Amino acid sequence: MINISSRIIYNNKMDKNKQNKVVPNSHPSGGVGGSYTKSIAAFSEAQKHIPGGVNSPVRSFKNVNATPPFIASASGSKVTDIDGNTYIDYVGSWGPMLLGHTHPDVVKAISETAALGASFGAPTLLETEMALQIKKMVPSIDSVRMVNSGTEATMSAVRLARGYTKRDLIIKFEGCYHGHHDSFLIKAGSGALTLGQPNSPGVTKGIAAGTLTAKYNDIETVKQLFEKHSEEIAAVILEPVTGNMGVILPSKEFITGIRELCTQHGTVLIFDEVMTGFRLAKGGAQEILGVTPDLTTLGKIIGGGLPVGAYGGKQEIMDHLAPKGPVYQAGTLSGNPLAMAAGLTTLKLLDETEGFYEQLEEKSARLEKGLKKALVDNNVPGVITRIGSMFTLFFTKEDKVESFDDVCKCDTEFFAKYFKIALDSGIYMAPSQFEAGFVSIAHSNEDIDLTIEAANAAFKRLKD
Ligand code: KE4
Repeated sequence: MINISSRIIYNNKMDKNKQNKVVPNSHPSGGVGGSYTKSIAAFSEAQKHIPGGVNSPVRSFKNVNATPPFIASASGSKVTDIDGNTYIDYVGSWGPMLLGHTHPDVVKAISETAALGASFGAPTLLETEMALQIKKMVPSIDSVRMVNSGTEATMSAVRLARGYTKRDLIIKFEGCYHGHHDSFLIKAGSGALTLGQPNSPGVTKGIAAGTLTAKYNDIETVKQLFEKHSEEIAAVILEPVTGNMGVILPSKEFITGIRELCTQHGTVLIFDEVMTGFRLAKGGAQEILGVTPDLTTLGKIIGGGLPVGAYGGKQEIMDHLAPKGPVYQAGTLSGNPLAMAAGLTTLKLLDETEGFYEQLEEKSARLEKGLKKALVDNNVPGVITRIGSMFTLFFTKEDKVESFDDVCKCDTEFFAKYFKIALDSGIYMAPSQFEAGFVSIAHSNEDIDLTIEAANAAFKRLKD
């Protein structure tokens, strides 16, 4: 058994001209032949000045006991670190880079807009154009407000739902992550789950009392909460397809049952599509599932790599927002021209590129097929859950992963070992079993075949 306790500096000599290419090799490290000396030094320095050395906890690689590569640049499906190692990127900045990195149209839009001014704190035509584009792609949105992150979007949507219904309670689901707002750090997923703090210190008892939690894909747990609290529940918020406890698909009974309960009790149904929006389809998960929420929150892709979030939905609810209505929400940089230019260019490309989602599906299905075969050929227990270009490889003996309880049975130690070997083979994935992987339109068949080859090599080594 290979003991990979922490990131070892691989000094294996590799053919220089392959140094920056992703080439899984037979060397014990399976490495790209690069080294990590600069990242290790950079991480040590960063930790002196930034908590944990990172500006978002999931980036720390703490749970996989490795040093995170410091990224110097990116292009298309690849990222390159400061040691010169190049990786095939399945993180995609945690979702935004659906077009791949440095898409020329997006880079041009950002640079041209920057020359005219980055931000004015005043209305611009770009914001109206962005609102129209969002409404065209997500028909359930009558009116939309731009903000600067997914957290701002979900936080504001919940405040709006509470103000609109004059009720206090919300329901969220164990393992779902909606950003780091106090009301959501209750049994939260993503980094909170990965780092073992699903209920964060610092969230007051009063705030926590306002958040009820149910089990994903278990409609009975939702019904029980409505029976107990019926007309006190302002909103139900969920990831319509989860990514933050790994990818889990909702059962039809679950997702339609929630819609019915919200309608019956006058509760606002919020689909948190920060991750799924514009990725699973032009209209996101709601288009695929055929279920219409009252409010939708958006982020990631909508900014094309710049900080953008948005929330929108039924006119009668949105009209409660200041300055039209009494519910207050604001933001200095909300809708700034630079972010709008990057996001609008991205959305237009998604909307106008013929066969975009069909191509993405072909690439993602190719990867799923290859990884599934690698699991079987190497007798590695695992389940791959995929929808469109979002996927998770769960290392588990279970034959399915459909709930948070199923996710909790995963072998996170095996994941950590696989993760590091794959990384050293030039495959850059989310450093957590409780995250989604993302395929971009820039991933080539060669990228995907190399990824499958690296997975095979990693499984062989781990099973020896
Ligand atoms: P941000 O505030 O990080 O932009 O968005 C919060 C958020 C809200 N809703 C969903 C469904 C999300 O996935 C997220 C953020 N996702 C995580 C990764 N799973 C962001 C990565 C990070 O925390 O650094």
